[in-house]
Amino acid sequence: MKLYQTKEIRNIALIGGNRTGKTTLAETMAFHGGVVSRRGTVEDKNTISDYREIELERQQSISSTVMYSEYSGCKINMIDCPGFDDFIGETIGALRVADAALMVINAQNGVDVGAEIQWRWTKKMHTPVVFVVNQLDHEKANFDETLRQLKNYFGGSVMPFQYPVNAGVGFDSVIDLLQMKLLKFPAGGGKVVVEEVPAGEKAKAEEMHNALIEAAAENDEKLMEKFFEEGTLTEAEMAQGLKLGIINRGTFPVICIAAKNDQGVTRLMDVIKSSVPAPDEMPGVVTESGKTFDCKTNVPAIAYIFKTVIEQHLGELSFMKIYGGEIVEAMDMVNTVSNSKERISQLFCIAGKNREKIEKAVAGDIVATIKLKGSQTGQTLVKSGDEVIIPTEYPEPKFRTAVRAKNSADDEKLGALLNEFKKTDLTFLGEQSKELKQVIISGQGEQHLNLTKWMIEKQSKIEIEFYPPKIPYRETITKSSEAMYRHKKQSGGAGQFGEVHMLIEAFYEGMPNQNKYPIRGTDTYDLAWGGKLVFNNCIVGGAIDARFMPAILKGINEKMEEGPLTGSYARDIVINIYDGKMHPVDSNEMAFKLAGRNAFREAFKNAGPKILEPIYDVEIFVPSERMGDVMTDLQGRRGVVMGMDSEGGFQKIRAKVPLAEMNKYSTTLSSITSGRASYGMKFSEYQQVPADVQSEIIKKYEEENKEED
Ligand SMILES: Nc1nc2c(ncn2[C@@H]2O[C@H](COP(=O)(O)OP(=O)(O)OP(=O)(O)O)[C@@H](O)[C@H]2O)c(=O)[nH]1
Ligand SMILES: [Mg+2]
Repeated sequence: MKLYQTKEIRNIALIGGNRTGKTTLAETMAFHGGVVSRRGTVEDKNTISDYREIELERQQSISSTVMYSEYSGCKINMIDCPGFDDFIGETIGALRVADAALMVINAQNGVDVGAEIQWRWTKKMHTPVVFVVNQLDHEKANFDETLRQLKNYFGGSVMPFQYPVNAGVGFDSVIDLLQMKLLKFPAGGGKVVVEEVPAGEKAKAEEMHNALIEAAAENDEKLMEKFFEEGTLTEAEMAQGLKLGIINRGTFPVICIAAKNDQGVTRLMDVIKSSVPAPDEMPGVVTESGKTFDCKTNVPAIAYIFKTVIEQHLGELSFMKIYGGEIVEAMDMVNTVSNSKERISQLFCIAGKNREKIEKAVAGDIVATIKLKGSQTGQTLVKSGDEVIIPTEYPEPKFRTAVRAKNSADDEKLGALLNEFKKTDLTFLGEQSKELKQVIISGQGEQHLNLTKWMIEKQSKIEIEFYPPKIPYRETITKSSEAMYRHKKQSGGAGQFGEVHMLIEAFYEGMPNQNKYPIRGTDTYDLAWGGKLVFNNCIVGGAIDARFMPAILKGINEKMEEGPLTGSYARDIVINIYDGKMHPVDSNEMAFKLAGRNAFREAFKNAGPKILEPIYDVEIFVPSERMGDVMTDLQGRRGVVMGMDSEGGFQKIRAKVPLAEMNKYSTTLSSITSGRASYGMKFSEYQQVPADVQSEIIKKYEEENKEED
């Protein structure tokens, strides 16, 4: 492969909803770049993008695939992303390094929820978007309706660069509004036939062409002057002007294709070459120290790892975008996050399952390397210096389950596998919860976790199973209460004696001190599991020696770690030790620890103990017509709706919902909205559970513990 310079590189992410045709389009573009000699299809299971076993089985993309196509002097790097929302992490990783997104829309369905969700990510990441309306050959294709929806959802800056004249079965022609020609695309590929715009389309085409010229001129003063002088612009000038609009998200082109029949794809690639920004036309990358690196070759190399996969026979493959300088085979670099020294032993350009070895690549390019020792997705490699590129922000996991090996002897191995998996998928979490005594994994949805299970089983040959995850409840009190406990043991050997009297109160921020017992000393602790413990020493007249106070606190802490109601962590409690007794010989730390612990347990029981549960802020995007069903379902989950906004044809519902009620939410939401909704969730706070729920939780806990005894 020739060495492509920055200006000759285009980096695009192929995004869009489920089954819109991204993989088919990627295959067709790769074909035109000579990367494959025959176009594979998703049905025949022979595309270079969907090559993983699970993708073949499901005929669906599961992870993003990095590919390229050499076309007309350009190297177009493409990242084919999965459309399914559970794998959104792959799309976010791709958008991070792409200089533009091609959002593929299925002309049969118009704007789907995938497009809507992914649009929001492009907005957040300031990624230029080109809409590609695909499947125009389908009998149900409806371009006008699709365009109407695009404008409705994404605004007036959606501008057709083309429109089809015969969408549906037999589709082969579009009016190209940049060229002002009719383009005929023979089904199955082949040379594009260029004809004059037919008389019947002239007026409509003129009008749309002029709108494009004006949009192009608006972005560039020189073009504006020329436009005023001559009343028109050349195709190249238009493309240049429109590119500026594309870069600042002021123009969103619409291109028409039927990828499966190879219709319109080379014209799309022309537009990518002329109107999609080269890497150095986009704003530079920003580092944690606030520096911006413009995409230049004459600086020390700096690269960002955006994807890591384990490939059979190859090991760990790291994909990176070079943000500055150049990378040469056998070069030494440093990972500024892990401080690992890395040798770039080999460099590759990857096209799905195919790869080509290269010796060098320059700023702006996307390449892969193998055998990095201590580097992961999200980290920065540099030739020199210590700059760290700000890592991509991924969405919080929203689907959790407990997992264990079917054979408990494999549990340790499972832990190690999960740790490995976390490195390649940053939307996945998995860890042993000390509190719940379960291994909890969480991800973007049920399918995401099922896939994880499938991969772990495949890779390791150990069988694993999911089971219901416990909820990390908390315990607290709602009123004050006093208790005393005497620990006394005098049979045989050395005796033990300690007596503790305490007053406990429910803690809240800014509360006044109790005034029944004068406080002589206060310690406030922030508990590791959230909330506070305030420990007041109110002992007068030396009833308990100061040296026993730490032992009393220790006893209380032990009980707080395993709360009296359900064994959950206790929080937000003030303890006042106001009296006690010692024995001249038998008092020791152990005795006071036990006395403290038991006095606390007694006091807690009479202090209106309550169970707290984790509440999550949940944000749901749902098409307006399905909102009623979603609201009804939320009520059944003890959800409290906090607000609603409308965005395009979607409603955004904000609600607070207990974690205990979110079990399998992604599956339910998908079934009540036919897959048209999406949601995100984030921990918000702990709140008391209703009385009926509390008694149920306690009952269940007691039953479980009986079984264990
Ligand atoms: N009629 C018609 N069908 C198409 C076209 N492009 C793709 N398809 C079909 O649409 C289905 C989905 O195609 P894919 O290329 O897998 O779509 P995708 O967007 O990559 O799907 P995911 O990655 O799973 O979201 C397949 O059955 C394709 O054959 C097209 O231009 N016309
Ligand atoms: Mg696909």
